[in-house]
Amino acid sequence: MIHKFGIALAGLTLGAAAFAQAKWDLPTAYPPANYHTENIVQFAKDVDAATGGKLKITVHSNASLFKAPEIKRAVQSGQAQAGEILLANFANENPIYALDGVPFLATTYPEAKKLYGASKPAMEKLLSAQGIKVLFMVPWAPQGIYSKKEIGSVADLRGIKWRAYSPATAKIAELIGAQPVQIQQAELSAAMATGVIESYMSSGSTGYDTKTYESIKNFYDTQAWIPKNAVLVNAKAFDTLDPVTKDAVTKAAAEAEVRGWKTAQEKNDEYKRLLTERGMKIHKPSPKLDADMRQVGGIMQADWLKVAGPDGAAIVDAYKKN
Ligand code: PCA
Repeated sequence: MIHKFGIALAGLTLGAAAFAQAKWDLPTAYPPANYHTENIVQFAKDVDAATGGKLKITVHSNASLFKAPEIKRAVQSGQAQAGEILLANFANENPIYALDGVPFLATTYPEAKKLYGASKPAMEKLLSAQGIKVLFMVPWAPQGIYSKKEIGSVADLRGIKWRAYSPATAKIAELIGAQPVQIQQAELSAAMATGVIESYMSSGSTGYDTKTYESIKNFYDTQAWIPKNAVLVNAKAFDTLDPVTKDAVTKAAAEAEVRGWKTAQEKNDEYKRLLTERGMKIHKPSPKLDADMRQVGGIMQADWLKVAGPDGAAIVDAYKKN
């Protein structure tokens, strides 16, 4: 009798545990010490604490579980319950993903925030149709040009090997006559060490995280655009949570978004200081380089509006009106 009772109880406990507990994998493509990753790890801790351990989120940083371009599909298919993507990586799927990578549309954090607000409903609708729920989005720093040689105009970049991380950064190379090579951040250090790359556009954080200063000594602070990362969850995985756990995730996500935007801004200057300390020359772009880059931006904005059609135009209008 006692024996039987024991087994029944064990079965019950196991069943309840399986129902009440969830474990999510959350792949990211950026290193553990990057502020995006730290922010996500904090989010996972907050969820753990708020749910009393009912939802455990394991963060897999630095493209260790999936490569950057694979993370969105992994979340969509449920191979990973959650994941972090760089929106601009998915520009070829839909122009809305490319919007925050269009040069000189939104170049300051307040502008980036406004652009985010204007594009958020369309972005959420699109992702929801793919079975994905957005948890939060956090910006990178304004993008500048890393270059081995000193440059005074885009003509100086003609023919050089240019690392691209998105369709838009490859398009810039095409417009200025550089040779684009698509390389995700996790492989960038190796690419620079072997001389595959002589220049690229990105943030101070990526220059620092990838030790760019070891082979490239110039950073032109063009402040051309502010791309964002988005943390996503498979909608079915989210829907199987009980209401209290769902609320805990939503609340921790909202806090992570506020914290992420704040940290991004605070760290922008810090990264430039850290780069300078390690031998990077931070240049204000010459008026010619600035004008050239703005011309590139003008072409890309017009291209974007053509591809994105009336829905895209409505988003840009809403952004400019606010
Ligand atoms: N760093 C990422 C994307 C944007 C950024 O600032 C990268 O260079 O891959």
